[in-house]
This record gives sequence, C-alpha cells and structure tokens, in this order.
Amino acid sequence: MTAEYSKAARTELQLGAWLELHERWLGAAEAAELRAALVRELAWEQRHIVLFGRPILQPRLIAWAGELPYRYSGQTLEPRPWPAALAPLGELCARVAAQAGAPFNHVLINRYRDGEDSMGYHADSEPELGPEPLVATLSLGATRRFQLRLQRAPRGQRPLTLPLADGSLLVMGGSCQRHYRHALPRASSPVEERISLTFRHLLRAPA
Ligand SMILES: O=C(O)CCC(=O)C(=O)O
Ligand SMILES: [Mn+2]
Repeated sequence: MTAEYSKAARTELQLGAWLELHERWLGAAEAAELRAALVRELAWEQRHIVLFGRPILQPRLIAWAGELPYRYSGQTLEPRPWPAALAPLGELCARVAAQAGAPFNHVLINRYRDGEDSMGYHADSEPELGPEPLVATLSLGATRRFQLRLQRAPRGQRPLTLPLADGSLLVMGGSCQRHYRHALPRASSPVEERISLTFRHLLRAPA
C-alpha cells in the first residue's frame, strides 16, 4: 500500500480552512485498474440538478454508494450498495479514512468524459455533513484543474488552482466548506477522461 509513504503538501488557507494534497497516493497501475473497474461496473447516470430554481443537466456522469441518502442541488441520491463485482469499497474507503484521519460512509463519483465536462463553484456544505466536513477526493485519469476561492473573495482575486493528477488524493478540511467554494472548470484544450471519487461522512439522513 502506497498511502503511508506518500508526502502531503499542506496548505493553510484563511479562516481555519486547509487542504492536503498527496501526489501519487495510488500508483499508476493500481489507479488504471481501479478506473477501468469503475467504468465497467458502476451504474453511471447523467442527472438533472436544480440551479437558481431551474433544472439543468449536469455536465458529467455520476455514480455513488452509501448507506444513507444524500441530498444536494435539489436531487436525492438514494442509498446504494457498492457493486459486488468491484473490489470491496470498504478497503479503499478504509485506506482513504486512515490517510485523512476521519471516517467516511459515502462516496460520490464524478466522471468527466472530456474537457467539456465540468463542475461549477459550490461547497460541500449540506447540513447532513456537519459543520466542518472533511472531504477527500481521489483522482483517476487525466489531470484537471481544481479551483478554490474564498466565498467572500475580494474583487479580482484569482482563485487558487491545483492540478489534480492521476492517483492524487486531495483532502479539504477545517472550515473549507464554510468559507471557500471549489470548482472543476472546463478544460481549454482536449483532455482524456477523468474520474474523481469524493469520500464524505454523512451524520444522518436529510430531514
Ligand atoms: O472532481 C472533483 O475533483 C471535484 C468534485 C466535487 O467537488 C464534488 O463532487 O463535490
Ligand atoms: Mn465538491
């Protein structure tokens, strides 16, 4: 297991928020094997979300697994088991949890088919995640730019940009989801597919 040996670059942000980036947390062969299995075995969906009161089709595919329903952007991801055909999620989840120092019970998986697929600025701040959620993102496939900015950023302030490469693990913690917004913008030149597994801990089902 490579996790214990990976070096983390820790960034202290403002207002008690922090990030930890572990490059090559998974080796290339393990990352490729996991990505192929996810593409093959998961039930991928392109779903509508509600943005500013209007339904829009998410510009990416998603899949998920978890014991509790997860409600975000006007949609509910009902509890869904990890596919039996995939290597146990529990094992991967435990490795990520050991690295992050916190438990997880939900994984939301995003599949960006090409550079046109993206995710807009948001925070993972649903009440079910508690006041200071720890969110860990494992990236597989093409490197994409992850952007982060203060919710109340001074005008003209440039976002922090992190390239998330194959096998990297990004942990967002502290007040990150309260004071910052993050996004995965469209790529300006053609890129291959990328999958991100975002591990969260739901404290309870949505009200
Ligand atoms: O794909 C990523 O790295 C970001 C995913 C994300 O922010 C989310 O699923 O909430
Ligand atoms: Mn997010």
